[in-house]
Amino acid sequence: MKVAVVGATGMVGEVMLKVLAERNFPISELLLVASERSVGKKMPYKGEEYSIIGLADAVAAKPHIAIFSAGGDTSLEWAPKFAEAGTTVVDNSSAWRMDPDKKLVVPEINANVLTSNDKIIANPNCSTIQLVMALAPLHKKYKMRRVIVSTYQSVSGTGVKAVQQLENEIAGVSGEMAYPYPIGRNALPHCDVFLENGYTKEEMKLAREPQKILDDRTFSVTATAVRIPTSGGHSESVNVEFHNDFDLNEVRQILNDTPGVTVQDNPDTNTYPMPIYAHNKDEVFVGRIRRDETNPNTLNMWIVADNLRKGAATNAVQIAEYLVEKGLV
Ligand code: A2P
Ligand code: 11C
Repeated sequence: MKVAVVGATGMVGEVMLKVLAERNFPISELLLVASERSVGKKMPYKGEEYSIIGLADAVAAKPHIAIFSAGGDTSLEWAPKFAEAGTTVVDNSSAWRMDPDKKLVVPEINANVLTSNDKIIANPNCSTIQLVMALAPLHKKYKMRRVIVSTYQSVSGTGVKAVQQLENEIAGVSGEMAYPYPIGRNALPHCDVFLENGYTKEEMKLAREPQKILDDRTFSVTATAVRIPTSGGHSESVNVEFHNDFDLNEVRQILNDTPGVTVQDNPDTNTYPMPIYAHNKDEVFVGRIRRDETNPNTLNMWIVADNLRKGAATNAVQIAEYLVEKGLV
């Protein structure tokens, strides 16, 4: 496969290269693409040096697959140009996710919706991916009515500037601010921009994307998204009301049997998921599984995953792998 990684110099782009190499993605030619600022710079892949090229050159090279993580504006402008050239785009930005003509895919859940006609495929938001990975198998069995999620999101989700802000604050040096407030020793109930309804865009991604991925609008999700001073992964406190009752051991069994999900749940040994241990892993970790004693058929759990891996790069690479395996590119 001739593969382009658009946004190769970015935080997610670098993890994409790592994941492509680790999973031995079948690459015959690799195009590393970034902004004009980076053209000509060198980046390594599997021990070889590659020169960064610009978007126009990458479109002209007609790759089979282009994995984008270069921001929504770049995707809006350039993904259609790649698609016209015959390239299948897997896009990690929020640009196309809710477009009714584009598929929004978590491979373990709905890869089967993909066809060779899908030329722009959307990768869901990081906090959505880890949420639906745990919800999908439970929804299948017990049917969800309503989900209440509060997130505790890593600064790596914002980008390099935010990671640097936290490091500067820890080191006690001044520098550029990615957030309107300090993030060290703080919690900001503010991920992405505020919308007219008083929610943030991140909260609305959590409300809408799960319905599209599960192809079901009969359940609802309400979210509060919070940025905290961690860097290895996002955490989520999740309350799920089902139509049907459940058995807690069966819930643990279902989650444990779900590919890509690992249960870490034993109060006796202080076993529960945490972002520093989810860092650099592809699995979605679930723990603190317990009954909500205040409401019938309702479950509480805690979900953690590396937002740059399963939340972004790994999920996008898995989509690309599926396309190759099924001969859709
Ligand atoms: P560059 O490094 O040349 O700016 P992050 O999300 O970590 O900020 O990374 C964004 C990625 O998207 C980087 O690789 C960045 O390249 C790339 N990028 C940003 N704007 C553009 C653009 N207009 N055209 C192509 N790539 C872009
Ligand atoms: C965050 N979820 O952690 C964001 C990062 O819609 O793809 C990714 C933004 C997006 O703030």
